[in-house]
Amino acid sequence: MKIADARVVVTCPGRNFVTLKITTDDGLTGVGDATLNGRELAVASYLTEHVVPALIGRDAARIEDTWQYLYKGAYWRRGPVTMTAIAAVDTALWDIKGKAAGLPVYQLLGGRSRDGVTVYGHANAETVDEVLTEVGRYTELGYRAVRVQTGVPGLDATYGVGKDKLFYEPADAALPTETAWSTPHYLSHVPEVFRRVREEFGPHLQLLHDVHHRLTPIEAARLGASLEPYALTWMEDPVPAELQEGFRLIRQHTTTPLAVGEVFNSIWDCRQLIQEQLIDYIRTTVVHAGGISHLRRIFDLAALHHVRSGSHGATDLSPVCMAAALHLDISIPNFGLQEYMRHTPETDAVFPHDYRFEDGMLHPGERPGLGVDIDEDLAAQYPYQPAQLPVNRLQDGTVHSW
Ligand code: GCO
Ligand code: MG
Repeated sequence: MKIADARVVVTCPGRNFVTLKITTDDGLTGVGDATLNGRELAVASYLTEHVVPALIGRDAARIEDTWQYLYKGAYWRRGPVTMTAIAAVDTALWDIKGKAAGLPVYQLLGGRSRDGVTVYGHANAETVDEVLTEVGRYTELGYRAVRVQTGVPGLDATYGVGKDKLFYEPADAALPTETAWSTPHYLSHVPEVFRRVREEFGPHLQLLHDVHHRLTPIEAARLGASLEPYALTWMEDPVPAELQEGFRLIRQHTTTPLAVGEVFNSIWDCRQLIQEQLIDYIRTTVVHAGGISHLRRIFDLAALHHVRSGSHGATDLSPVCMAAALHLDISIPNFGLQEYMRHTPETDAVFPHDYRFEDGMLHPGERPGLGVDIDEDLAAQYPYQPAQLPVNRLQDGTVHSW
């Protein structure tokens, strides 16, 4: 079973996606997501120019060997572009292996550890009153876990609050739009949001919040402590995590559980966070962390240290990544939660998939492989459109994390 063809498809059914499609000499195909929001063409070029020529003629069954070949063989290790490209190859080869075996990929990973994959949705709105309505909308749809983000009084625009409620997309312009930020305004507002949500929805709905890397450790410690009465499932990305030991300080001051990892690309980015038990959930996902093979290593390390998975599932991760994530989520022992931002109908049509939402859970389906594909004819009708994520500045003009 040799790789006969591999090609990269870039499409924009409302937002940009990069997909690798591999075909074997016996006619099997596999797909892998290669989308890196705002930097899509860097990965497309990495794959087309440097990876695809080396794939032709390789044994499609040798997933681990191909992973090592691309990782060690590049000499330049890690980083989002490299690891996203490797992830795409790895995911496509798992898809092919499943089809060759006639089994859904989760069966190759050890079979089911649970009935379904519990997901959280995104309730977002400018005001607290409006966000209560949004949370209610998600509970009516059957969600058991909801992430809550609101605007901050005094600030014009805030991460996590979109114009379109179900389909939030922040990469909205060819060059970054700029937004203003104030930590004092934010810190005094968020506890009141969660007080109101708990009051309205009671103690059992799982609640989450994404800080999106905008605080320092001591500020995050204060926020975590002030949210303790509202028993969040997690506080996400409280600080930029290049400095892994920065989490020690947050940990010393609050019992609010911590989640981090959507921008991590390898086990080396979270090794200390996991081994020192500085976090509760690791949020790396298939497309940005080297594919199913590498992500499974991260989750195995996490399992040894009481850390559960909480994979990133924003709309900039394509349905191909979501399908792959679900096969892993359903099989690992230490699954926590899966993020699920619904894709638009246009995106769902370009990526027909077998997974389905029911009673607050996603189910990967029983089709051999990953159960997802790309409709290349339809994809061709949506050409690439440059779009980048916003840049955040403090009110005095200093560039800040967005
Ligand atoms: C999340 C993330 C996203 C990111 C986006 C960037 O938790 O879902 O923070 O909203 O901002 O994936 O491309
Ligand atoms: Mg996030």
